[in-house]
Amino acid sequence: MLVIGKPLILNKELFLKRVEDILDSGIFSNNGPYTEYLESFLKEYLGVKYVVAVNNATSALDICLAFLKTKHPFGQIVVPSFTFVASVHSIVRAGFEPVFADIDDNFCLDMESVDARVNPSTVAIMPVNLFGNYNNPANFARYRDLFIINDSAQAFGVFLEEEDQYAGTFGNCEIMSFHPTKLAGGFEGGIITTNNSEIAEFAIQYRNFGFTPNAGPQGEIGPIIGTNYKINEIQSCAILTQIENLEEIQSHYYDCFAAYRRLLPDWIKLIQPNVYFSNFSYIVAKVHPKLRDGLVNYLYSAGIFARTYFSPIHRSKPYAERFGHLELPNTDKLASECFCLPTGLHITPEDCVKIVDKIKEFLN
Ligand code: T4K
Repeated sequence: MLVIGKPLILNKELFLKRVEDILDSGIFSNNGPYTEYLESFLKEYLGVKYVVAVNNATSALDICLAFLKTKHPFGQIVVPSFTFVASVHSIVRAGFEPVFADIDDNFCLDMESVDARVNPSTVAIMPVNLFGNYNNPANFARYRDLFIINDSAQAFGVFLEEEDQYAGTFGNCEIMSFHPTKLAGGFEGGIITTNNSEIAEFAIQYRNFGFTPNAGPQGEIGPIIGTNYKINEIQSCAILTQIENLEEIQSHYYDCFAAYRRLLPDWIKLIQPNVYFSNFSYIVAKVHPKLRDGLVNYLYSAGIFARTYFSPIHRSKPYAERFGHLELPNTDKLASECFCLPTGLHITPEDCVKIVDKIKEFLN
């Protein structure tokens, strides 16, 4: 099956050697040397003050929201309905109320829609940066009093030319994913990035049950009611080994995008990311809604697993009763036309040719 993001550790030899080191060291988890090195590598690379690594990006979202809870026990959070379900579930699990906003043609929050939803009960906005696009940070400057959590699970490696910064440095905090299907993915993993020391210290304690770090032999249960969101050493080492080869990974992803751009017929519109330097980790295309599901099913039966990311969350089972009536026109439009094409380190330019041939065959 040709899928999206089938993982491949590029430098397998080095990875296996490091796994041996881990086995010999007897330090398997709880902020071991690979986790510390990963965090300092990413701090440097992203140009951000603090990076806290956790077991996946959903945990990272939970932590940011638990931090927000210490400031605002209740309130509304504006979030797009067009996102992966983790964004919204985290908001609800933390005891906040999601307020669904519409998106623009690059899957970023539509600011008119946001403006119409912000009210005195709003405590935060969660822009979601999908498919290598990025919400313009300048748009959120007018919401200085609100907490901005960027869900950048898919945005690792995205660079914003005007700001001269990588994704990971905007809003109050950002989260990123290293799920196997992500750019530089490993055996799951996530990070919180922030320039705020209070958020970073909270995250460090929260991921380890709330214990105060370096509290000596007795340990100290700190004031934070945390949980176990620790990343283990094999997870950290896999991510580290991947990001050391980031240039090669990124150029492979770009080559896939360029191959599709060259080959796709004109009844399929490839969406060009809205940033100068995208990560191309998802390749998203639009097709007439009447053709979309038939095409995706046809490809699936030919061993090509394109995905119809994403269905509107406000109409999904947990939310439909309360929110299903909401009108989010661009969300509905894009959710009916878009699909993501197979990409990743296992997909070769020859695979792209095969996939596009099948796409053309479908219409014939
Ligand atoms: N926010 C946003 C905006 C996100 O997109 C995500 C995750 C999150 C938050 C949360 O991040 P994490 O907590 O996951 O770190 C996937 C992923 O599970 C999820 O990480 C991702 N977004 C989402 C967009 O896609 P599925 O259900 O499509 O993935 P899965 O595991 O079924 O795999 C998809 C395909 O990849 C399969 O066809 C097979 C292939 N695959 C998968 C794995 C895990 C492999 O070939 N090898 C593998 O090891 O959700």
